[in-house]
Amino acid sequence: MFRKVLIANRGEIALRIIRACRELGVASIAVYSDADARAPHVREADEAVNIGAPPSAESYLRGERIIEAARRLGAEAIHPGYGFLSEREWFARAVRDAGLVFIGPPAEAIAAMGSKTAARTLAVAANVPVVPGTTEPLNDAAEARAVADRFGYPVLLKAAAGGGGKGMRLVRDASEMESSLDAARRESKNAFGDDAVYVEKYIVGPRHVEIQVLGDNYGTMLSLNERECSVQRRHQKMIEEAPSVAVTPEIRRAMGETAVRAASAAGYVNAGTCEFLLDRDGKFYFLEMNTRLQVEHPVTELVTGIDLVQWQMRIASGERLPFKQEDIVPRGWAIECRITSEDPANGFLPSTGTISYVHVPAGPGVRWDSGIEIGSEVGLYYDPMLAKLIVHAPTREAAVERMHRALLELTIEGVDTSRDFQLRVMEDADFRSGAIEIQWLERRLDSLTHAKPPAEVTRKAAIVAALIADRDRLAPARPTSPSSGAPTQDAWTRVARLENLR
Ligand code: MV4
Repeated sequence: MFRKVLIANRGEIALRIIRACRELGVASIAVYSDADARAPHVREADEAVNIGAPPSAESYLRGERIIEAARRLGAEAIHPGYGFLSEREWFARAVRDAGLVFIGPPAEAIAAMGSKTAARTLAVAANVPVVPGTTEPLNDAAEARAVADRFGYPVLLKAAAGGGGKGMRLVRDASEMESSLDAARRESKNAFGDDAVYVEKYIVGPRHVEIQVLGDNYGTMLSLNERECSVQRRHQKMIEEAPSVAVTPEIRRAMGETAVRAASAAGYVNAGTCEFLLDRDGKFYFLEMNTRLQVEHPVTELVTGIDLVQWQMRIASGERLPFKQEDIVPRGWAIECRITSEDPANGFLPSTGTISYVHVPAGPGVRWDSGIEIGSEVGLYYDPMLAKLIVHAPTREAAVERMHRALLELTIEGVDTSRDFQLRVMEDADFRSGAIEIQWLERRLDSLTHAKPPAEVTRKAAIVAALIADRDRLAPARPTSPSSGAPTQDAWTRVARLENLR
């Protein structure tokens, strides 16, 4: 195992990696921008080094500067976390060329999966099902129309260099093709500096299901099963779970074997994720591979009992995976809520400020992976995700109740957060039944994000809460909430529920 690792990231994922280092007896080095000088990851790491000004381009994206710091401070390896430099082929290569270990896949595997058309070609060669469409970029609208005629409308135009929905255009009929192709090219050129676009048949009403894979340097590649990530808004996931209600044991085996084939074909090593669309008939299609640790990795950790970050480090340091596919026995159900500093009542507008108070949920089956504390400044330089609340329980029903309970315990003051919105999702009949697909959240957004009550209503409710609290001190009562059957938390919560405010 390494003696010292540099963590090229910030926030909750930097802390997550520091924890893994500590449990493995590895010294950690944090890097930080001027905006993060007093951030928790800086304090918790064994050493810390300033790498520049607040904008990411002047700090967390300065690969050469980060590698130089790692060498100077005697790190043997660099963990990139997610985002920032994690999927930059050049960075993985530069780390290796500097005589250090990149804790992630080989640069060649990042490159092989980086281009979506190249990934589709590779998948087809490995007998991995992809959505019907082209594997080569389109030349012009006439060619696009000919392909669309073959597969039938609607079709999706996608950026070859893309991922995460950028440069994507839905085309309903041939008359829209020319303008949509122009638009997709322009968007792709702007976002990725590459205007190559290809076409796929549009799959209606699918789920987003992904498979976590883990491979070592000795030919072992395992599927750690699926995560269900359909609850997302504008390609930002908000709630993830494992397993998926839509995945039968047969689908799980087939999808897992498919993901292992795709990853192996790319020469993949370390932790990675294959994204699939799962349609209503149980057919699945490979979309792309994410060549990094993902935000939602904890739900897989909780159901498999495998510490993914520790295994990333063990694999990178040359250890063999000691388990076989039969040893992967998922237990129970895990759900994650990404707690973001956004105002759901206001179109998820990013919210900034100083965190003035945090009460962290705890108790059975609750995990809190956070990058914030009281006094943290939340600005606009970085991602709005403040923390992840993750729960584990024996069944999906119990996990939903547990998440509901944990969200009730959570208080963050100083910025608006996604918490109330996620509380409403936990109470929603569709979510509870599991009948969700990728469009569900955006269709239901209005009913899940009604506006904040007027200040006068909140003021009156606060007075009532104080009166109830006084009464309860004299004669304690434990009412139950009809929606969940769970005891409610405090006088304020009960009044907020009555008033439908929260
Ligand atoms: C699709 C699709 C339907 N049909 N491809 C969005 C981001 C990128 N990873 C692929 N995406 C999609 N590709 C075909 N042929 C629908 C989506 C899609 C989506 C996928 C996963 C999660 C959320 C999504 C939201 C909208 C559209």
